[in-house]
Amino acid sequence: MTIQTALISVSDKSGIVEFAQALAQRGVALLSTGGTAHLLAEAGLQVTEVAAHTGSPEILDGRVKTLHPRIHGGLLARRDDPVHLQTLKDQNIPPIDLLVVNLYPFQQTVAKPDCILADAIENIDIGGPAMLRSAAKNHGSPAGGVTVVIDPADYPRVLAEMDGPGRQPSYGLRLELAAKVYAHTAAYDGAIAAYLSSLAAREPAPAEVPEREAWPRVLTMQMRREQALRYGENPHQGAAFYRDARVGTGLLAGYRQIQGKELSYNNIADADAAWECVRSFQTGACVIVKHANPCGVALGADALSAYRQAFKTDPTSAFGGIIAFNTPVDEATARAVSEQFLEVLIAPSYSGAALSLLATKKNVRVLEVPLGTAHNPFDLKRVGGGWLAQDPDNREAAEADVRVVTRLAPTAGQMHDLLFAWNVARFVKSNAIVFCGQGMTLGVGAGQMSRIDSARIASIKAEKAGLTLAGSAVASDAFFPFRDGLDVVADAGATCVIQPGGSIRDDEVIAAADERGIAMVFTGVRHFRH
Ligand code: 93A
Repeated sequence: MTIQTALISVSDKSGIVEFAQALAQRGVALLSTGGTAHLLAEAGLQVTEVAAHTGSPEILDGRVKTLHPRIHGGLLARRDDPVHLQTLKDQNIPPIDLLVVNLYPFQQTVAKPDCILADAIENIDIGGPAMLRSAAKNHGSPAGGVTVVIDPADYPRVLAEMDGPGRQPSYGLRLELAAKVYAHTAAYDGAIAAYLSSLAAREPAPAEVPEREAWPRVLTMQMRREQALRYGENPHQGAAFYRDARVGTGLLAGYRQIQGKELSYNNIADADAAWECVRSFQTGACVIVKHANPCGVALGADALSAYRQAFKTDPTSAFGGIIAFNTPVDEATARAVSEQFLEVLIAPSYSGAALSLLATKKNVRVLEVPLGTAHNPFDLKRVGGGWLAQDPDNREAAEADVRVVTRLAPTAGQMHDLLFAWNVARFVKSNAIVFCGQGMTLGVGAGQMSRIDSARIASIKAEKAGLTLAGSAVASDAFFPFRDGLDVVADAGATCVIQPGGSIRDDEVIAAADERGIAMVFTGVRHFRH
């Protein structure tokens, strides 16, 4: 029986066009899967797509292309068995005489240093080995059988025997190629087993929460699912967190949990907000976060004094908060923070005595995170039917970047407080108004729909905390659209303001500042955060 039909499905496409051309010249009909068929058709060959042959389109991102009775029947029917041949006829299944397959490059994929689990999994070939095993099983007898080729180096041998006296590959060659198939698929499965076992050895056991089908493929393709979380923002929401292997620093890139209960979804979100804020300061700082907003930020000569100042801003909100330091935490600081109820403590390191003290507060989650300087390459936000992507807001302001717009210019001390306030405002949800003085926040107004309400709230909170705003510096994350916002901060006692500028009423606002004896600077940069 000469070769009449060949099925070609290859990942390694080297030499395949020439081989297919040689087959076509010898009258062989060609069947092929998507990518291979495309290549052959481009080379001008007559080729039938497997999807057309089976009447089933490739589905599930190509996971199911050739797993079909019309393929496996064509490969597995015994050529010397009349019942089998009759079945093929009855079912209208043409025999496939030659199978040319090589598999998804699993070994090459996992050998790449940046290979993530999802890539490895997608490179486990299922349909290819199934066809190879079918064809190899049916290599037949001297009377006839299927020829199966996995190695481009064997293409010339097959052609040579088709041109030889027998007009088809000999039993000897078919047997040799069949044996080669099983050695190959055994090694292939061995590589998969080795890879998965190496993961099992180094990764936590799979979480109980199943991966949500509807969750974006971008998460599973680009990122590794690190851990299922008990629930999301609320207990009825399933949740997980993913590690982005491309980012070297940031909370999830390198944190080590030293003690405390498992981190929750909200813990991680708030800890991230605190961590990004505290690591943006060039000198020692403490940030206290509640519901993703800083409710106390202060610089300090040491961690303890930074904490004491940060705590003063809003002791009520700090209850149950997240506290982050960008300097090592010593025993005295550990003692001070554990006097209040806190959810998470974050720092680049802890002294031994600090850790012993914290160990007595079992519920406090203590995280050690290397500071690092890298940022996420982009931010993502889910919207109905899609995603919003943007560069992260990393823009820091320096004195050289700001422009004095009022008659009065800020003093050196005021400028210091303005830049501090401006940096804090970057981490406060919009509309953000932040009063500061002496390297600490005095009042934070966050997340209001109107800027004037944020200004009022900030001053009310300062008053509640017993802090005076007389002589304070104020940052506004976006321009004041009218003079009323400026009047509120001036009434509260502010004497200098930092804001982007850019309103059509800037002149009105500058005139108001001049009238109220305020020194104001424009940054030309806005820091909305939603
Ligand atoms: O995704 S699969 O496991 N499922 C299949 O049904 C299947 N059929 C062929 N992989 C499958 N293949 C593989 O596709 C072959 O082993 C070959 O490596 C590759 C060729 O695909 P394409 O022709 O689209 O480039």
